[in-house]
Amino acid sequence: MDYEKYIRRCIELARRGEYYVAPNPMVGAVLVRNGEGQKAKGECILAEGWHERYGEGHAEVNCFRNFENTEYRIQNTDLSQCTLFVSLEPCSHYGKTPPCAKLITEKGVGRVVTGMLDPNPLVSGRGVQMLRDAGIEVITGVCEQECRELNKRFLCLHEKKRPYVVLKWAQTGDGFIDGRRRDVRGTKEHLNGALAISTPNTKKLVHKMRAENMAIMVGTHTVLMDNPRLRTTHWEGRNPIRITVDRHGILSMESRIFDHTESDYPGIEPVIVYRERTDWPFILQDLAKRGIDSVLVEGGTTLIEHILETGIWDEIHVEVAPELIIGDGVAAPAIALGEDYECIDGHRLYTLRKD
Ligand code: AOF
Ligand code: ZN
Repeated sequence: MDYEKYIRRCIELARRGEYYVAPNPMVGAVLVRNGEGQKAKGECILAEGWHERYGEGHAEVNCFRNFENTEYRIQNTDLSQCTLFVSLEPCSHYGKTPPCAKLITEKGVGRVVTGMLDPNPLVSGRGVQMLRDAGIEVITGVCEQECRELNKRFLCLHEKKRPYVVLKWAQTGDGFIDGRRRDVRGTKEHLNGALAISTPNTKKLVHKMRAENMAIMVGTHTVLMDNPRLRTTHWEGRNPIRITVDRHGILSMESRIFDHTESDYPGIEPVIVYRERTDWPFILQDLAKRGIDSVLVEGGTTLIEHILETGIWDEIHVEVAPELIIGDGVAAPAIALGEDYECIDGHRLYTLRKD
């Protein structure tokens, strides 16, 4: 049996939960009839499922539900002659749902193949142990790298005890993120003064990043000067939790980041403002405590340079508009972008990854 083929199918299914399951991992499951030892001959997929939404059924639960909705002849399959593939170790804890490992045992599945162990301290190996104790054959670590990549945010939170950090900015061909603007706080002018660099298509990618990350952060100056909403409007998905710092207590509650305060993430405040301690390691520690698995930092230069100095980040995305030359302005963070980029609407998109 080609284990990798089915784990890759699990990963594909897991992705259907993207934008809606964080801070849980994306997980997919596939129930396969083994080729041998069956009355009906031949290896085939009996049912599939994935974790669709935070707080709802896990992949395995949905897979078995779908299996039970199949025709009677298929339901009668001897599950001891079947293999359940799951991209992540089945859970062993009573969370919002009972343990998936228990469910699998009750169903009498003969073999379980998983992509990786679950780093959540509530699980971490206990799921596999429960299955083995019940006499089920368990194989782990199939396509492990791909499974880890799929859930890099979830893994970062549990393994490093901090959210996954994505830095993002757009700059002109001559290296500025904005023109020079007077500090026009409180006047109408400051609402519309920001230099627009992104194109309609690259803007969509920015909003995709907002959907992919649970939180979004900008510095005080950006709130004052650009008065951004920081919502996900040009892509499917939830609005991120908005974070800023206000060391000098100068932010107005009228700022748009405070608009419509309902959170898209159950149990987590929609807007977080750091006033006293504003250093990056402290902020990350605090975000992790709140269960936030990822943060997208959209500027400005001061905040991004502070983060670059600490060295605590995971990805950087820079959009360069080569033909936009403004001569003077607010310098972009100073980093070497390298040689590789993607091109969209004539703009260069650079992606840098820590490891
Ligand atoms: C699985 N299958 O599809 C997922 C798992 O709060 P709960 O009950 O939803 O539990 C969340 C934890 O369960 C999550 O942190 C992770 O350890 C595991 N996620 N496990 O067997 C799934 N999504
Ligand atoms: Zn589970």
